[in-house]
Amino acid sequence: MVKNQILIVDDSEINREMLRLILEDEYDIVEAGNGKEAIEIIEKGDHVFRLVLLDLVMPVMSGYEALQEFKNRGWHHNLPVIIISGDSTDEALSKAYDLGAADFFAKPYNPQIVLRRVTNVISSREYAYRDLLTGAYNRLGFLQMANNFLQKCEDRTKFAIMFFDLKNFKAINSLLGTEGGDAVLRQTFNGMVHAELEPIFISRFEADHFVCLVEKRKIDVAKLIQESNQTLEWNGHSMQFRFRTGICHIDNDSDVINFVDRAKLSLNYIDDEYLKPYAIFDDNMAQNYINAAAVTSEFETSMANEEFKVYYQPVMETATGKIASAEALIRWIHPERGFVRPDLFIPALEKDGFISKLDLFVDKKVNQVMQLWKEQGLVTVPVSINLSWMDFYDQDMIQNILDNVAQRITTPGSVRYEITESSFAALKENRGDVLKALREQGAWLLMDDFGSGYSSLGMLMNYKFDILKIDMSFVRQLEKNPDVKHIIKMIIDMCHLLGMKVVAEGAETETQVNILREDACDYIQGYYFSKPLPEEEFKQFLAKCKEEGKI
Ligand code: G
Ligand code: G
Ligand code: MN
Repeated sequence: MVKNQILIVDDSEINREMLRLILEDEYDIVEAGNGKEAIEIIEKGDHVFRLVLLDLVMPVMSGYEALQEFKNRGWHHNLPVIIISGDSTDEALSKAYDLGAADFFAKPYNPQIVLRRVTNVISSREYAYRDLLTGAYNRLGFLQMANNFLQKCEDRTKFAIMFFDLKNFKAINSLLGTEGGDAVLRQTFNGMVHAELEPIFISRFEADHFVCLVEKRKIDVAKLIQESNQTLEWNGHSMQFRFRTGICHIDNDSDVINFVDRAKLSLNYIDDEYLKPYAIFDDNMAQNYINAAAVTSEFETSMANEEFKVYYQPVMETATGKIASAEALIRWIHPERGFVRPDLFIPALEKDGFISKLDLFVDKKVNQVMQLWKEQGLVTVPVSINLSWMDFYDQDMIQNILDNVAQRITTPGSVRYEITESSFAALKENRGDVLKALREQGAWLLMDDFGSGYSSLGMLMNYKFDILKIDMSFVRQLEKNPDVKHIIKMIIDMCHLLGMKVVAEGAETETQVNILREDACDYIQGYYFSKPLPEEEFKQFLAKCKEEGKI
């Protein structure tokens, strides 16, 4: 059991000693001789105090001044103070209460009463650190406790963070109602409390995610596999639910939140959640790992240092083998981490709203380059730009695109934007106007990653597109699963009926290309023809196409 921490602030050593004797069985005690020392200790952050016992009359900084400082720093919200002064006039006390004190102990101290009132004050504030539904720590409480615990450990590397993700929790909620969902969450917490794993701290970190700090030697993967399947008996219903678990071993650097992030990230590396419902964060994942905060804090510098590069992947016409267009794909070439994959930083940028800056950069860059090549008498093709759904909520971004579109368009479709199926789903009705305005000026819209989301066909009723891009996952399955050929064929026929052209993404083999040709797929984009190329290589690719008459 880890003890809660209390700070005793009094210039009288005897007084401090007296209170320490009363409290130290139940609490972890730290002492300060005056207000200034107290503030220094709290500010240092080595402790998570649940309560301060504060004398009023002290040298250097009095209790009143200290209370005022606590308030100035906003600590009074989460850090209760009990006055322990000998100066117990009504006036002194009322001044202290005005400054936010929670309670007052008169001398001589009655040990029983002191202990009871300390416990009461602490537990009355505990809600700030607890999840009310389960009684587990909440995110704030867990991070504070775990950070504090590890700071004091001699060997942090004996510990690990486990991140538990409840599967099909949405289904549980909709089948059993919120109360049933709540029951699952409570049962999960109780299960963890009594598990042989003996977590040091358990938290419901967010929604249906539980995070524990555990000792590495207590992790038993055979048990983990067995216990990842659970049954809830509730109100006469019996319901199955499952967990996936990400594990991150703690090393000597960084903050607990980074270990939690890594444990969570390792969930993405679980291949078969039935056979092996857990993953342990490893060096391989570490190479890919950049926490979201790092991405956004580095973003502006990286932009300024031109670490972001636009690559171009050719799109070929199936019937003729000629180049038809290209897609602009962003690449981050980081001075320390090297090549960073977009799926690692784009979601972080979307969260923080930076994605529009990046997309605008790509949009401008591509146009600049194509303009230059034209002026130099080189051949070019239309290049499509990927937009994020976030872009449609950034007025600057939209205005910029709308303002420039008209002057850039030479022939219909010479300017193109790709929007993923799931982005369309996130767009509100009124944002559809932007798309309409773009099309009316002659820009083409491409529906990206078609078939990878949940909303495929409905999208086609609500918006007009010029080209549909069949998600790579279909082409991947083409040679393995005969049904996929029919699905692709059907999508292509449907698109043609609706007046759309079709691009198949991710073709890598000749067989795939031949099948797609048989199915009358208009265009193909994939490694079979070319990987995404840096600017200079793309220029050469175009030159070669021209030489061979493939443009
Ligand atoms: O190579 P690839 O790993 O580039 O792309 C991964 C994902 O990142 C794809 O879904 C692609 O659409 C997206 N992406 C690539 N470049 C950009 C870009 O400039 N802007 C946005 N919003 N997404 C991009
Ligand atoms: O925006 P979108 O999700 O469509 O981005 C296309 C993605 O597909 C990019 O990440 C690009 O690098 C990738 N890609 C394109 N062709 C191939 C291919 O043939 N094989 C594989 N594995 N990836 C491809
Ligand atoms: Mn795309």
